Amino acid sequence: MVRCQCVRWSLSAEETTAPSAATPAVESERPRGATPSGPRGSRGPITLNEDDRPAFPEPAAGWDVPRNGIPRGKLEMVEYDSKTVGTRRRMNVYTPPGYTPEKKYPVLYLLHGIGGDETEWHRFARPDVLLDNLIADGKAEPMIIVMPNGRAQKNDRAEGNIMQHAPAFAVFERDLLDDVIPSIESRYSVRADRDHRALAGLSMGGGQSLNFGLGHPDIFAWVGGFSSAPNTRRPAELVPDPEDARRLRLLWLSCGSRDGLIHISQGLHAHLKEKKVPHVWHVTGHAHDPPEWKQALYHFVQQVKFSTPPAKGRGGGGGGEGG
Ligand code: FER
Repeated sequence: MVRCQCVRWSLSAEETTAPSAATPAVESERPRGATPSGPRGSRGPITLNEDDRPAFPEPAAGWDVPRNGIPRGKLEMVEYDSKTVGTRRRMNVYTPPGYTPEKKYPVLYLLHGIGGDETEWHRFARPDVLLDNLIADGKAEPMIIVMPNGRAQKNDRAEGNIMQHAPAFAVFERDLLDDVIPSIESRYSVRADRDHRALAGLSMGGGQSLNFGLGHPDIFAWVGGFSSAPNTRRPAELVPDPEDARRLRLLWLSCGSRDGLIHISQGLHAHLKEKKVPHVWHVTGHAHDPPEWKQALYHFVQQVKFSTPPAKGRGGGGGGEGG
């Protein structure tokens, strides 16, 4: 949790807008190696726009508390051989209540942040608890959630200068496509097509999800960037052809209004609006912090309607809502 406090602290708006002795915002106080790579990487002052508002209300009481008397899913840490990295790697996998090989399940690939690993989502949000509750209430479809390690390098621990590992988060594109997904699809009973594959993540994982998801509309139909980091490609690069982006059945962008990185999400939102690409735009009062990511996941999984057939004539989907 050392990293979490460190990165979160350095990215929150309070420090960005009101530096003081207690809240230093100078270079030397950043997480080691967190030097911004120009304006996109920096925690500039936050400017909020008229439509930077929540798309969803606060979750109802009890949403994140393990409930008695409902069926529970299972979490397991599994290993796979990565040709990309040349090592055996770990991922945390949630299977929904009553998982059986007699049925086929959709899959959400859920990616962590710069200082995280395959355990981060569990520590930040308890996705198993959120999903068990939502599934019991009929508000989310039973799905498998795969939480891999997005730092695709031999030593994939979040140690030392965490920013130095940023290139390994780009290498993860091949690990995900060539190693993680095939391994999941051979080990579990999965609906192996784009309509039943979602990709979302927080911060670095948000950038990865947007980069890989928008880059592979044939592989993922549901894509979410939560508080996306400066590894997110620039909007014009990310969306070279708006028609491709419109093929997504859900394109989700969310961020906290006190997050010094909100300009990354705002820039993409503005571009998508201009190009008329449907998407969800959900801005809360949070900062760059786990409460933001937990509620983003909670709402995101309710918007992923895997079992609803794609609308006709839209190349596999009608896009998200809002925007
Ligand atoms: C940066 C600031 C933050 C950056 C990455 C992050 C690659 C990631 C933060 C996180 O994952 O929480 O300049 O550059």
